[in-house]
Amino acid sequence: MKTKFVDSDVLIIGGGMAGCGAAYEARYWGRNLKIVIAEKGQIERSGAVAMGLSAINCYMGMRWNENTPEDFVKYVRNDLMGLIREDLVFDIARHVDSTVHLFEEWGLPIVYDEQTKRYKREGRWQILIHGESYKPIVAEAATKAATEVYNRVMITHLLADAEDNNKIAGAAGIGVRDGAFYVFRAKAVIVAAGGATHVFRPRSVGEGAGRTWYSPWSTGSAYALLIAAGAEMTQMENKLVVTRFKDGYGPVGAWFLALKATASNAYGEDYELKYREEQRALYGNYVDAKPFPTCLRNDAMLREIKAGRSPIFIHTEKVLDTREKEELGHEDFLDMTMSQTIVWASQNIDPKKRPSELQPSEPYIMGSHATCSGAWASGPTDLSSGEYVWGYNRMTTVRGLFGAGDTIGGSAHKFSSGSFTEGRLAGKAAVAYIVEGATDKKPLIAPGKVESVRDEIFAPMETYKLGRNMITRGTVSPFYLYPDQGVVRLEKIMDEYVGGWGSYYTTNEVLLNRGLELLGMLNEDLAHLGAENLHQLQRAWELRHRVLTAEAVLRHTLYRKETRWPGYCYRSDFPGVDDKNWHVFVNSRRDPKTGDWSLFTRPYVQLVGVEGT
Ligand code: SFD
Ligand code: AMP
Repeated sequence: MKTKFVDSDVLIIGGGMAGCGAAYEARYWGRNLKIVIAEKGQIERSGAVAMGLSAINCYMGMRWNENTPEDFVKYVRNDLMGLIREDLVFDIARHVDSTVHLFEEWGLPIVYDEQTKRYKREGRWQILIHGESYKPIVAEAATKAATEVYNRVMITHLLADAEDNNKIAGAAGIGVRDGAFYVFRAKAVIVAAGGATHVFRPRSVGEGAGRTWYSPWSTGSAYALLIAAGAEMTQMENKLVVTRFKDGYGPVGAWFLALKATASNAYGEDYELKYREEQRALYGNYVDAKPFPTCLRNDAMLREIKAGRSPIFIHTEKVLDTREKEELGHEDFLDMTMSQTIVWASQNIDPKKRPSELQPSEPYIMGSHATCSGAWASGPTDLSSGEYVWGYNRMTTVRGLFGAGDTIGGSAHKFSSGSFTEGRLAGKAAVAYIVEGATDKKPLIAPGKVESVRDEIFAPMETYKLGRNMITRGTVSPFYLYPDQGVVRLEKIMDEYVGGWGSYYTTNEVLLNRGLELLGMLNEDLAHLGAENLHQLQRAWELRHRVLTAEAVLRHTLYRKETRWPGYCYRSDFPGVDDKNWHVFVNSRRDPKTGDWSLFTRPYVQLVGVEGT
């Protein structure tokens, strides 16, 4: 295959919301710099926003004095059971409104309230949009800002500097359409490669198995690339379980917040407040937070399901009483989750006449929704101190390696607008890192490294070529493993041992240790992955990224000896919140040379609400 070298100042991996923000802002500050985006899909419709969205879930409304960044930090802190990087959350909150105003300027239709002449609120932090074309609009700005966009190039490896193993020099990957081996050399790299789905077994089966709420092409690259490069990670145990309309995974936000729908058990009873005392005994005063934390809402639902009072219903039939509300309800799904509308049509559900079932999803790994897994990042110097700052804003512990969106841990509730905003912050910081001379030399890749990475990347195609000769019947070869076989095996291990939906999100030390053993065996077998074509080669690397992400999730879950986020994951051997010992971040680092992991804690620092601030 052909090797293509691309040199740049700033390389952005992933052209989703955060990657687009990074390109836009890096261009603003680095007029003469070469800014390159490497995108696995096609930037116009790539990432979680590919299908569109019906709301922007992070908007302060500061020009109308609706909220302050301090209010937002308090909300996110409560929702995450007291454990967030307040510096990072505040930093996004103070800048996010300007991002949303840019989106509007670029043509995104935002819904206005005719009476107040303000954006129409879905909830306190959420605004309604007509967002089917959200991604093309944002991608157009990024495409104009970037010097070059490489579509259909999946990055599989980060490349360290030859003289300093803890400094970035570039990245390598597969041209999924042209079959080329790409080597990007860059002074600064921003990883914005989204979250992770299909790490845990999905609810959907058979022909529907590709269906998940979060995008199936969120394959954990953001985490695996960083872990393999030796970056410190945080909160990987903070898995996200979202309540969704059953089978289509339709989101609930617009229904609960804008349409004020209610949920009930099978017999029409409200169950959310029912378990308050049991919850308080285990989880303390976090149960008094307003709004009720997302994970505790899940917890109440799970208690009701376990008590045999499912299905849980969302009463759409009680709220679609005007034409306007009916349109809002349908547009919500048509803008961002068409599959739910199709489920309604195919299962004879008229939402005006009968309720829909709700179900908690399989766990996802994300840094941008109601959880905050990801890289441990340096914070803004005007807000951060001590262990929270060692370099440029949003820089990981690897020099010159930045992150944004789902990639960065510790700050939840970014959503689409906050992810773009964090991309902007990382883009600006990466430019400062370059122009202020923090990196003085051209990126240098060790001799022989390019060739060894190339051989490693394309190995599954070689394995397939040799192994297929051994097939005597059908497609099963004793000499290789297909990527889809590997993913199913991974999902089964994670579901049964690390707290997937199949085990009611519950695990313990014995299960986790056995899971780790099984994951180790899967890891050994990954050396025998076979790829029939370029598409399968991409799948093979997506699986590798998922498995490394999964290992981090498992190790973090094992390390945290409490149940910090009930409803997302339960440690049955430590069933309560233990603020005395665990009101801290669990962090990890995998040594890139030996593959050995170290796990440790970092302190939580309160910035907002401290007396005198
Ligand atoms: O309500 C590589 N999200 C919502 N956000 C909102 O603001 N409002 C909503 O209404 C939201 N809802 C929602 C949301 C998502 C989905 C799927 C649904 C509904 C159905 C969340 C946001 O979408 C999310 O927070 C952001 O998109 C996160 O941004 P970012 O940039 O971290 O991830 P991305 O946009 O998926 O982009 C990642 C990009 O990386 C590419 N990529 N490229 C090269 N090499 C690799 N190895 C790569 N791996 C990945 C991807 O292709 C992608 O382009 S509601 O339900 O919550
Ligand atoms: P979702 O559709 O579940 O992704 O949620 C979209 C937005 O609405 C997020 O900001 C959620 O935190 C918020 N949200 C969803 N359901 C509720 C609820 N019942 N109470 C408060 N906020 C909610």
